Amino acid sequence: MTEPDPILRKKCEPLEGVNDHLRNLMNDMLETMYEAPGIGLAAIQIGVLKRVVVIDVSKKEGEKSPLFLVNPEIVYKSNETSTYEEGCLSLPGQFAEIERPAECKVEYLDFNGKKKQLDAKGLLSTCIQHEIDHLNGVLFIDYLSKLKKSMIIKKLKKQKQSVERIVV
Ligand code: GNR
Ligand code: NI
Repeated sequence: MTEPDPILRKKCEPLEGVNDHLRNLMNDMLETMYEAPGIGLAAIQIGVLKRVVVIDVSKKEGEKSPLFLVNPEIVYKSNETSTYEEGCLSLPGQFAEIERPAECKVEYLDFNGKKKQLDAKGLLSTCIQHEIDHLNGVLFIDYLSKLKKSMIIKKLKKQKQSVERIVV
């Protein structure tokens, strides 16, 4: 799903636990993310309104290190902030510098349904916060000025129109 799409603004539902069905979904999401390519993907981006996220911020050349986060919750955010140029698979071709807490601690269920805590900094911390925003219907453009945000939405609407015209 790409912005503007009302689905992306919905709040996702927590899961009761991790079963094989959910593990299948998480494996599909990981494949979709690697193919995109992206460093994170929330289920809502493929139209599934559940609190599930996959992330892999490892370098292209190195070993893969996928992370599966079910019902992720940020339990700590640092006062110190950092800024990254963010992109989003739901905002194709759009990038902006976004300031967020530099470090965070996230609590979640892992691939096996085990409760875990993870301390994150750098790009991983930014990515976790970006993905948890998706679960709450929030996109990175929501942090920009009204003018910048509306310019991006206008561009995305135009992109969609031109794609649809070719199809018709
Ligand atoms: O692939 C992605 N790159 C990225 C870069 C900086 C900050 C966040 C991200 S996440 C994004 C994939 C995506 O849209 N996940 O929801
Ligand atoms: Ni995104």
